[in-house]
Amino acid sequence: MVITDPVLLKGRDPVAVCRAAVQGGATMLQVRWKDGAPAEVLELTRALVAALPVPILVNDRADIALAAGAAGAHLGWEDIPLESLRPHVPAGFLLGLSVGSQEEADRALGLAADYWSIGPCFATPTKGDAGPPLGPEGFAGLAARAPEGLPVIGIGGITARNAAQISGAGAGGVAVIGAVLSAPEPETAARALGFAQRPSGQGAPQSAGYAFPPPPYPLQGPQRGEAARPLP
Ligand code: TZP
Ligand code: MG
Repeated sequence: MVITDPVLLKGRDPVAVCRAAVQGGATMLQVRWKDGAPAEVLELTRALVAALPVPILVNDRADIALAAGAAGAHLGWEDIPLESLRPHVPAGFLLGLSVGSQEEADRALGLAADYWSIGPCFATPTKGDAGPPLGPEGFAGLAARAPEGLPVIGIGGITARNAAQISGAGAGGVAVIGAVLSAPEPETAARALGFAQRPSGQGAPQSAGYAFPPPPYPLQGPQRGEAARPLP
């Protein structure tokens, strides 16, 4: 998963950078724009949904994800509680949770998340309040607490040099910001992470309600958001 960040984009077109990341093998994208106005975040999410054939998630804002026809939302512990949201989103709408400690893992165990994003795996300059790095062992300890079969992905300080340590610790995928967005060539950087080739672990996040094409993704392929999904 490649996560957008307006600071690291440095004025580049987010759709172009994300397209390059997908060409390099990124299998999922997340819009993360903490101080973006809702209308701006919606516009960017819609643009990505229309342009790219991979699932698009929105950080924090399930309402924007729904309005944009995106695949889901990524939630932390200060966001709307997942259990409050789950009954009101369409079947198959992905809801991911951040897990960074045993306490959060215990809380997450009672919730119907589609995946856990565990981190920070390594030190990262991208998120000042990310907390101390877990390392591969800490990641493995939290991943082991996930329900059987639930996809777990690693986040925080992950690069092409250390991604294999997190895959080896049981991750079904990795989520990155800087490793792709700060790279001179995002496509090359995404390819170096080997998203599509990683061992499956417990599997990358998937949703029964959405038909996602397998990688590699044709960039002229079916556009996400085309099929209207009835609300329950
Ligand atoms: N959550 C935990 S660490 C982190 C987030 C959003 C930052 C990830 O960014 P990078 O640049 O891949 O370390
Ligand atoms: Mg959040």
